[in-house]
Amino acid sequence: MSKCIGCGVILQNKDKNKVGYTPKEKITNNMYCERCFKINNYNTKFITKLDNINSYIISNINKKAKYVLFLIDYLNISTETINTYHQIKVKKSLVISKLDIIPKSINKEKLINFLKTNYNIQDEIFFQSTKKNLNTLSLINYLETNNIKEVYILGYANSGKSNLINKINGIYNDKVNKVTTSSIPNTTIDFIKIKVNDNLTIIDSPGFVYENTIYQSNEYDLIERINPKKFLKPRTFQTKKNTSFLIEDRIRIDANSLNSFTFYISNELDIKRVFNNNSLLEENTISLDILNNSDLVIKGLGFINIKKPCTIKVYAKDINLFEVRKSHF
Ligand SMILES: Nc1nc2c(ncn2[C@@H]2O[C@H](COP(=O)(O)OP(=O)(O)O)[C@@H](O)[C@H]2O)c(=O)[nH]1
Ligand SMILES: [Mg+2]
Repeated sequence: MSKCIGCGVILQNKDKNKVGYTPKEKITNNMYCERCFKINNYNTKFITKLDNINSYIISNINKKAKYVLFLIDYLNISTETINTYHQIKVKKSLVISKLDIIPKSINKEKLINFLKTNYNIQDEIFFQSTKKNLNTLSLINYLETNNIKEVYILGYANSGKSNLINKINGIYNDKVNKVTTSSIPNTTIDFIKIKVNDNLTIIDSPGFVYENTIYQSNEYDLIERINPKKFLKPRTFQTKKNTSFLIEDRIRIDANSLNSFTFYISNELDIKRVFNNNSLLEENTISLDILNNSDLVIKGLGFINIKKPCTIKVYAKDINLFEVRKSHF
C-alpha cells in the first residue's frame, strides 16, 4: 500500500471525498495525495478531522518508538500539553520550538527551572527555531552523540514538527521530497518515515489536538493569526475595578481590581480594554482566584501575566480553555 509522502495517508483513487484521494490512475511510491498537492501548490486550506488521534499517536509511540523529540512552543506550555508529554513512556526530550517568538526579556534558565519544577520535566530540554535556524545543529549533534538513529517528532498541531523535519532533511540532502506543512492543524495524517541518511531516520507524526478549542473551527483567518509570526510583543494594561478585556470579541476577562495585566499572545490578535461594560458576552462564566504574580493560561493562545492577587471572571464558549499557574518570571 502506497502512502502519501506529504501527509502519510494511504493513497486511494476511489473516493474523492475521503483522505488519501489521488486522481492518478496508477498509484506509485513517491506520490502526494490531491490534498497535499493543493496545499503545496495553491496554498489551499483544508480542515481535516482525525478521530481519536491523540490516543492513536500515544499507543503507537509507546509500542514502536525508541526515542522522541516532543515539540511545544512557548505559548502552548500548559498542563494539557505537558500531560500528553508525560504519557510518552519511551526515552524523550522536550524541545521548546519557535525560539524566535520568545521575547528577549524571558530568561531561558528560569524557564527551564520552571519546566522542571512546575511541570516535573526530568528530561533534556532544548530551545530551537526552524525559521531563524537556531539550535537545529545542536539538536542533530545531540542525536549523533547519543547514537540515536531513529527519532519520532511529536507535538501538538502547529508546534513546528514538519518544518523542522524538512529543515534537517535539507541540511543533508540537496533534493528532498518535502512533507506538507501549513498553518492549519491536522495537515499530517499519519506517521511518515523519512530516511535522512544512513545514520538518521526521522518520523513525522500527526499533531495532537486540543480537546476543545477555536482550532477546531474553520476560521482560517483566526487560526493564521493565533500563530505568531514574529517575536512576541507583550502587551501590558493597567486595570481598575471595572476594567474588562475582550480578546477577538470572544473571550472576556473581568479584572475586578487595581492591577497590571500583560498579554503574551500573538501580536496579531485583537485585545480591547473596556470599562463598565457587562453586557458584551454572556456565555459560560467562571471565577478564578489569582495569587501573586500568576499566569492565566488560555490553552492554544498563550497566557496573561497578572501581578497582584485578585479574583477574576472569565467568559468564553469553552470554559476549559483556562488554567492558572504560578508565573515563571
Ligand atoms: N515563528 C516560527 N514559526 C514557525 C517555526 N516553525 C514552524 N513555524 C510555523 O508554525 C506553523 C506550523 O508549522 P508545521 O511545521 O506545519 O507544524 P506541525 O503542525 O507541527 O507539523 C506554520 O505556520 C509554520 O510557518 C519557527 O521556528 N518559528
Ligand atoms: Mg505536520
